[in-house]
Amino acid sequence: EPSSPKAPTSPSEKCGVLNVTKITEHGKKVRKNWTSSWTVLRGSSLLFAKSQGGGTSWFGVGQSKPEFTVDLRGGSVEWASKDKSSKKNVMELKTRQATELLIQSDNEGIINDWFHTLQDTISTHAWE
Ligand code: I3S
Repeated sequence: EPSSPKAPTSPSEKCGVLNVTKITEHGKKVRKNWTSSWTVLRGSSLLFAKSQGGGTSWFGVGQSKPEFTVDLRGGSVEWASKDKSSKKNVMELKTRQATELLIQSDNEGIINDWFHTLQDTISTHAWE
């Protein structure tokens, strides 16, 4: 007997290159510094590492050093309003620690994918 279809679940691991900047750290406004970051979702943690070797190259991934990690539990994600950035495809991630990040990709498919994955991850871990 074929097994019944399972409801889609958000991946616990996802990675890729995204453009990222903090705009607020622990409630304090900080200066934007857009950086191309190797971004890794692992459970409810989102880790950013400096992207080496440029762009989407896999070379050097092992050597990337993690820059910072955010805890998605209790956070929120929404599409950024126009006044947050002149760039397209920008989402705003707010953490419970009052750190705010802008996350962007010129590729609409990639950013939509991340948006939904982050939303799913946040709801999955909502009660932890
Ligand atoms: O929100 P802002 O201040 O217009 O952000 C822009 C600036 O941070 C700018 O750098 P400096 O003003 O520090 O030199 C950046 O180069 C831009 O990328 C920022 O704006 P966008 O619209 O790209 O997020």
